[in-house]
Amino acid sequence: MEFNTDFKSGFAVMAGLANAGKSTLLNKFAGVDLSPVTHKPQTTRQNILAISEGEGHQIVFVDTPGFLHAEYKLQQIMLNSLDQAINEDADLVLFVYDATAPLSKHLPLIKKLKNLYCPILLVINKIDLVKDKAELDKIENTLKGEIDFKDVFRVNAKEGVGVSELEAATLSYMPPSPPYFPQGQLTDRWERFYIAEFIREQIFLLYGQEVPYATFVEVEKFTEDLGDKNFIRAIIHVERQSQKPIIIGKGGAAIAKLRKSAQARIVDFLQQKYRLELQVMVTPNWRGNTKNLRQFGFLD
Ligand SMILES: Nc1nc2c(ncn2[C@@H]2O[C@H](COP(=O)(O)OP(=O)(O)OP(=O)(O)O)[C@@H](O)[C@H]2O)c(=O)[nH]1
Ligand SMILES: [Mg+2]
Repeated sequence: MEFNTDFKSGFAVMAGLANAGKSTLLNKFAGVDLSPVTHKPQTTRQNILAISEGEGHQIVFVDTPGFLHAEYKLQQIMLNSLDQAINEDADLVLFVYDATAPLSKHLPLIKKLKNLYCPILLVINKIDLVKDKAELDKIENTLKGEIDFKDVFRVNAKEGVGVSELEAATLSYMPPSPPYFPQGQLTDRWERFYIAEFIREQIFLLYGQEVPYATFVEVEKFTEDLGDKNFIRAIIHVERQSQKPIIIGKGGAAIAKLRKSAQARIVDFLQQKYRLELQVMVTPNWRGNTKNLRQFGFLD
């Protein structure tokens, strides 16, 4: 099939530390809250695509798990997702730099990005939290000494400040190519994936430090076209028996709260009424178990 050689399309991959604001930025590009955002690091576990279209172009923005030191198998897979996206998929990398995190924490990631062949834009995020602007100049100058960036942007992803300028620059680095996805498509995954992600997002928001990391959400049933009777049944997998009562809470209070907020999030996204049912199941050590990780879609 012939294509209009003026058409531009490509992959713009976001890379950064956990909590840097990659998913926040992706959602701004998407125009909807597609990728879970929480105050906790390591919220994103799998690459998430947001397809942005305009006259004569299609940009595929890729959200990735935050760069981390991998300790268990799931984290290794998360790191591999980032590596694959920056090494194999990217036409452009957006290095989302958390202006509130120390430079020393960024060094291993800087080392990785230095070896890339594709163009890189430096995106200094959370500028609203840095009162002394000289501090931003210092960050910028230090980083420029490490990586040959094509350009530098200062943004506040949360409020969308500087995002349209960044998107325009991103477009200028997209190569001539036919679109990768059919017109009008927002992302590459099915609704079930996002339903599970939104439930997990609410778990990250509602529960304390450790338990959210031990959860995996599996959508077991998802009905459509039943009108008021539409329902979703999801299983929350935890790793240990002791985590089950934490998710459920006293008299079921915690899970009731979770059910309510997750249901609202899903209804808001799908723009249809759904009743959500949640169940908790112990799947011992699933984060380190290849069979479980395959079953949960983290491995092919
Ligand atoms: N003040 C401020 N907060 C921000 C900004 N961008 C993101 N945040 C907050 O930073 C936290 C982390 O944002 P995420 O978008 O989840 O970060 P991430 O890089 O996707 O993190 P991981 O998925 O863990 O790798 C959230 O609480 C966001 O609301 C910003 O520009 N300013
Ligand atoms: Mg994220």
